[in-house]
Amino acid sequence: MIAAPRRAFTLSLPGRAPLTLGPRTLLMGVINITPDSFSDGGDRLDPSRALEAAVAMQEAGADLVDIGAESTRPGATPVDADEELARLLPVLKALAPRVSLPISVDTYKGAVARAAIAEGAVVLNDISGLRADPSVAAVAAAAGAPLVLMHSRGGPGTLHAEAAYADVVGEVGAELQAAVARAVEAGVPRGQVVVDPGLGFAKKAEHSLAALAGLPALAALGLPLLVGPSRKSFLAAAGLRPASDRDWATAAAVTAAVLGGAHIVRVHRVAEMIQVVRVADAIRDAR
Ligand code: HH2
Repeated sequence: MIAAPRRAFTLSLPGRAPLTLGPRTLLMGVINITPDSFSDGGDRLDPSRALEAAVAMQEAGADLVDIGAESTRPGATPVDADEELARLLPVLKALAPRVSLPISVDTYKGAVARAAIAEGAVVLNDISGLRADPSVAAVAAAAGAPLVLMHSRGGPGTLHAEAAYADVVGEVGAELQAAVARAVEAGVPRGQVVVDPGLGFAKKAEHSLAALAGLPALAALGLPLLVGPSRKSFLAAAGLRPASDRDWATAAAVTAAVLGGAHIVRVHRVAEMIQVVRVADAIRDAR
């Protein structure tokens, strides 16, 4: 079996040890503090529940936690920066002193990113790839924080309309390249950027599957790759299940991502997926 090569990278984190990417796959645990996320909405709105979830992920072996205060599933109600911060800041205040893992914040708004960094977040994860609010890049640059740029098109209301591709891997790669150029223009060092094909975003199931299968081609961007297949509806194409019952399907997609060259996988179930990632890494190493 051929696993795609995986270059090593080092990401600097503000005020703490750098993250090494490449020798093994890193796990990013998802904590959604929203009432409406598609798989875990409403579970962790309360800061003490979010803290409990983060500590459990840390004990299970996560490398990062990613906190999101606005659901980005198609059709979700958009929230303004004030509402997003009202959810996020109490959780960051609870987590930052008690969780030793680097905290990433999933936001596409500069004001939210700035406040999150001030409360201890050290990574920014922008699902709009800087299309929604380019000031997210300036916040990352000023903080010295790595910036994840995810591929998407349109906004929550138009995601499906935008899901038309002649060559999904080529177009995702070109649009990510443009996002990286926007980040570098705004002062983010290229070496601090991570790219993500955005499975399920402005993509029909066939596009997400093709993007996952085409992951090795995205390595040509010369940047670390993050992949988020966890519980997404494209997995249902291979067997209809509700989102909370897609962990076995997620395991298959995580394995494909690791063999395809992903440096970081973003998952809801850390304790289970760490086993998947360790075995997939061992298969990579056995080549
Ligand atoms: N997927 C979701 C949210 N943020 N960020 C990155 N970098 N990559 C992803 O694939 C990604 C992401 C959607 O999943 P989830 O957070 O579980 O759902 P919701 O947006 O409904 O909160």
